[in-house]
Amino acid sequence: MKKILTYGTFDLLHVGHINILKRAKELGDYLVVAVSTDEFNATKNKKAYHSYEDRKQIVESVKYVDLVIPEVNWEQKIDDIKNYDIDIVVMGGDWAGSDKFEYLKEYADVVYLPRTEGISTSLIKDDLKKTK
Ligand code: C2G
Repeated sequence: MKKILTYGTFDLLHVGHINILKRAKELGDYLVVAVSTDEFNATKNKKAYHSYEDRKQIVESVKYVDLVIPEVNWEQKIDDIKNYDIDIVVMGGDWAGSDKFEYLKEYADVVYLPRTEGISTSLIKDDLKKTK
């Protein structure tokens, strides 16, 4: 069984998120998604609209996803790979070459997939502000 792992905030779930989850699952048989906790997001200066619990429930409902775990810090990834017996870590292209992921190549394959153009959580928020 080939096991895949990806990380993200997955706030205001949109087609860009669905596309990365779909393509990540297509690379194997079992997809683990580490969803950033609200506390971890605060360290990224990100404030999600939906709470971690709600984002977890929403991502768990996506048919490509087999397991959701919390992402609580930058340092947990090697343990995640070992604990869940991960073969491939998948991230969107905006992370390509990042030192936050390249070092994982010692422990698993790391695959960066093209981002879905024209959609992002911040774009949704900006557009909604305009329509007030
Ligand atoms: N994504 C995408 N296309 C978009 C938007 C997002 O492919 N239009 C991908 C991102 O590249 C990422 C995943 O969807 O792989 C989740 O995106 P975010 O929720 O924005 O997560 P991010 O802030 O990148 O957090 O430890 C890593 C972080 O937790 C990643």
